[in-house]
Amino acid sequence: MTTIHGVSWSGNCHKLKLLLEQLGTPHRWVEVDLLGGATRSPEYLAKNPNGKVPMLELDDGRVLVESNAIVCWLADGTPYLPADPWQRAQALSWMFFEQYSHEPYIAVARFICGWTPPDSPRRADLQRLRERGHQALAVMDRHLASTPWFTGPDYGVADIALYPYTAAAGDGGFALSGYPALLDWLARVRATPGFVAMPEATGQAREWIAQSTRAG
Ligand SMILES: N[C@@H](CCC(=O)N[C@@H](CS)C(=O)NCC(=O)O)C(=O)O
Repeated sequence: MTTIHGVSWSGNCHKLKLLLEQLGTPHRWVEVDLLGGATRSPEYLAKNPNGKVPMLELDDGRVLVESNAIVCWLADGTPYLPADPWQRAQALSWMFFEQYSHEPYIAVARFICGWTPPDSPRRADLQRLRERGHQALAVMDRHLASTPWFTGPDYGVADIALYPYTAAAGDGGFALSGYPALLDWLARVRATPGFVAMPEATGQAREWIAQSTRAG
């Protein structure tokens, strides 16, 4: 059986949860104690030297990391990964956009707001992160004004990759009210069969802030 090592309140991990639930693929979810340092243990680093979640592990011992690569692997042969080479390249294009132009700003702003103490020096970076994040959201909104899904007529891997951190952008201080097409797309994703929302992180976030404050 496919095993996912993940953190349920991580958008990168939620991409996999959403896809697996929508595909109805049996899987084992191992909740990783990220805040407790589990990704830095010798056992974890032996499997993923980059020390991050998510990580997919197969029964034969093969391991795959990087959320969007895992999404493509899990979706291979299903309608979620376009069979047409051009459509598939379009999906990959948006997935690379997510990793380079979207996640580093929107997810990092969310992390700083939710997981660092109020006086963290990292908060000085929030304005720059929000400017760059809004640039990404504007690009998405413009695209979605003329198409229901990122790769055209069908919902698929690009939508799944872009959904979690866009839906959670408010946690990082992003107002989405200026992006009507984006808001409609978020609602369409939530209405797809088998949709599951990313759990709230409030409890862990409080714990993490308390721990960081005590350690400092
Ligand atoms: N590009 C990676 C990013 C993974 C990533 O940054 N994961 C975070 C949680 S969302 C993590 O494991 N952070 C722990 C750390 O960096 O030590 C992916 O898409 O899988």
